[in-house]
Amino acid sequence: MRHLRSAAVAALVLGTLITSAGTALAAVPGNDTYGGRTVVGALPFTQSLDTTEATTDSDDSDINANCGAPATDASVWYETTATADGGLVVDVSSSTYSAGAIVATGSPGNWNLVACGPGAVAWMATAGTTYAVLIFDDQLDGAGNGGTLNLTIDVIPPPPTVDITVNPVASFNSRTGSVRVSGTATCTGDPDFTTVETSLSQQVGRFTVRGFGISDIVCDGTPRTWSVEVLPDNGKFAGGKAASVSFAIACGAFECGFDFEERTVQLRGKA
Ligand SMILES: [Ca+2]
Repeated sequence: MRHLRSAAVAALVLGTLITSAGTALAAVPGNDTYGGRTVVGALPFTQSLDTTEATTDSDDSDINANCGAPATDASVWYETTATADGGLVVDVSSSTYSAGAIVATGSPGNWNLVACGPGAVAWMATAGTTYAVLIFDDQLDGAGNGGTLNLTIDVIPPPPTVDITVNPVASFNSRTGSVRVSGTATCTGDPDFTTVETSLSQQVGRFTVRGFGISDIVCDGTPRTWSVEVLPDNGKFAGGKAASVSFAIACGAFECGFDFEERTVQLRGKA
């Protein structure tokens, strides 16, 4: 009995120690409420914050009214004033829990939603405008209350740019009836993906042959050759003129650059 009692006391003491250690680690963040919001200065702004003791309140449900996040638990508030026109991003995707963000102008009771979503939220900011940012546990992972918030607020990089030309002559394959349309593409930025799509149509007597092809383009800041094999949907392309429309796109994480060229091309058989 004596042993058991000692064990029970020891367990009790240990339990108390663990509990007090647990509460000592986390505190309610100073920016738990709108009134205590963290005013962000120069960008980029980064912060790692324990939000396990953060709470949600009626200001959260108010700002979430036009967003519809599934939950606004463990919320913390920030405020940033844009110094220039351009894109800004709030990124909470590397947090230890499923975090989301709501960006709005206005003040409690009078919000105008700008952008919201899980992970990373980008918006086009206007110089001089102050944006309230609510960061919260959206419970998409279905458990817990906050965790370690890893927040970055930054300007978004300019979108990739792409500029294409289309060569006036394209070669056709008389056996398959397909056409290789080519040109040059100058692309800058660091896009996640690029494509060039070409549609071609050719009048052959009373009949119109149409086709479509797609390829990617090299994006390294210098003019590069692109080419697309256009397969006919109906019939075969033949020698003569054809109308082409080529559309190029280069997309970064937040924005895309576009270009298109419309021109008549001369189809010639392969030598
Ligand atoms: Ca809160």
